[in-house]
Parts: sequence; structure tokens; C-alpha cells
Amino acid sequence: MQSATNNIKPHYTDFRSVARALTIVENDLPGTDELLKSLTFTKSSPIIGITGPPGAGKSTLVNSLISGLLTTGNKIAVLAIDPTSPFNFGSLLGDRIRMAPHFNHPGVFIRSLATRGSLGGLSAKAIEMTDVLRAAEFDYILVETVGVGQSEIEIAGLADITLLVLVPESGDEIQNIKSGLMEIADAFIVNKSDRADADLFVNNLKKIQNKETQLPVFKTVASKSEGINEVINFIHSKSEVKNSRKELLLAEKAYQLIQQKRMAGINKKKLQQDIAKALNKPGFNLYEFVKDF
Ligand SMILES: Nc1nc2c(ncn2[C@@H]2O[C@H](COP(=O)(O)OP(=O)(O)OP(=O)(O)O)[C@@H](O)[C@H]2O)c(=O)[nH]1
Ligand SMILES: [Mg+2]
Repeated sequence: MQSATNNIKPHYTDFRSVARALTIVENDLPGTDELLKSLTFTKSSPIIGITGPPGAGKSTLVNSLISGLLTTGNKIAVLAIDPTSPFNFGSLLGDRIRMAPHFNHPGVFIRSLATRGSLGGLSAKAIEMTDVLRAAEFDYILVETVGVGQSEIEIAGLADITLLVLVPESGDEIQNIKSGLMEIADAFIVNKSDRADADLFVNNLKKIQNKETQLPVFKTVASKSEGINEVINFIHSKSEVKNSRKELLLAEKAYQLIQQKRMAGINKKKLQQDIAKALNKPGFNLYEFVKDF
């Protein structure tokens, strides 16, 4: 019997084909494996991760980046992971109205992924879905995710270029960033730099970095599209050089996918039931119980 997914070859020229392929993969519908294995990648579409604390202005920044990238006729896909609300590009009505042209723009495909993996990390789903978008030959794939704890690191494993969006008042977090994301972010975006102390914050950000490994710091006012060109130039320059972390990123993705595969069908409720059964027999041993998993 022919599989339902045989004919789905996602391509940006047909957004419905992209949406359908994403739905199959997102919901693990029959044919997901075949579909993923049949993907071909003929274009190097950079995946740009945009992460940072809630409300830092990530969606607003994505909005301005889209405007900037569209001027040169690019096809852009946006994957918003765990958005506060679906397609919530700015919570204010004004933002929505400004964003509205992009929703119908033939060069922009927007999708949100509301679920994280069962393991709690940035799911294998996000990896698979960005691969669908890459196969669909978009020029740029923007992935927005709220940075809470580990997820910043995880987005870095997914993206070719990781932009960490901060706001001047998140001063307390600088130390956390230092211990985690410093090695993995490709640039800092100090958004909302229309606020007081933006320069002080930028200076602190530079000060806490190693001289040799200083990352670029960009000041933006995303809501006014200020400072966006510099970020776009940075994206262009980064996209042109070979990603030296390619193997590392692929290893990170492979790890996530293998983890998902190995853990498939294992859940704590079922474990509890099985243990309840096993406890009925004498001599229960936990190590004996888990040895065949
Ligand atoms: N003053 C100022 N406000 C901004 C700027 N950029 C965004 N905002 C506002 O900040 C608020 C949050 O912006 P969002 O783009 O939704 O932030 P976000 O990081 O995507 O938020 P979550 O997805 O909920 O984590 C909105 O009211 C924006 O209009 C800026 O540069 N300056
Ligand atoms: Mg957002």
C-alpha cells in the first residue's frame, strides 16, 4: 500500500506542502520516518536561533529581521517554540498589526511548536521540523525560543547562528550567561536600548568576556527597527563562513534523536504499573528490573 506521505516533498513554493510535512512530523503520524529519511538538502539554509528571557523582545526582533531580510527577496521560515500564545508576535495589538503583512507575505512561512519533548528538553521535534524547513529550501530559518535554563544551550545545538537577546535591566543574569551560553552564543543583542543604562549594560557585557573570545554585542531597539541592519550584516557574514561547529551540532542533534528513540514508549506511569506487578513476586530487585531497557 502506498504511504500517505510518499508524495509530500516540502518546498517553499508550496506552503501547504511544508505545513503538511510539519504536521506529520510534529504529531509523529505514520510515515514520519520515511518522510524524514527522504529529505534532501541542496541548499545551505542557515538556522538562526533567537533566544533570551521572556519579554526581551525576541518576536519583535524576529519581525524586524524578517522585514530586513525580505528586502533582498529571501524566503523565510519562522519556527516559534513554546510561544506564550500561538503566533504571538508581540503581545500588543499594535505589534500584531505591524506584523500582519508578514502573515500573508508569500515569502514568509510562520509556524509555532507548542510542545516540548517528553524529555523536557528542546525536543527532537524541533530538530526534525527545522530539517523539514531546510529541505524546503527556505533561505533563512529563524527559530525563536524563550531562554529558560537549559533551553538556551539546546537552541545553540539546533541553530547555526545563535543570537542571545538581553535587555539592559537583566543585569543579574550576566553571571549565569557567563557560565552557560557564553561559549555557545554567536552574538549578544542588547535590545530595548532605548532604556536608560543600555550603555552601562553593554560595557558590562564586554567586560565579563574574555578578551580573546569577545562576542559581538549589538544594540537594538527592535520596536523601532533600530540597529537591525548591523544584525543582518552579521547574519550574512556568519552564513558565508563554514560552520566550524558543524560536527558538534550534528552530534548534539544525533544525541537528542537517539535519546528520543531509546526512550520511546517509556513513561513513568507505565513503569509504576510494571513495578507494582513485579513487586507481587518475591525478591524484587530494581537493577534486575531495569536491566533490559
Ligand atoms: N522600549 C522597547 N520596547 C520593546 C523593544 N522591543 C520590543 N519591545 C516591547 O517589549 C514587549 C515584549 O516584546 P516581545 O517581542 O513579545 O518579546 P518576546 O521576547 O518575544 O516575549 P516572549 O516570547 O513572551 O518571551 C512588547 O511590548 C514589545 O513592543 C524595544 O527595543 N524597546
Ligand atoms: Mg515571543
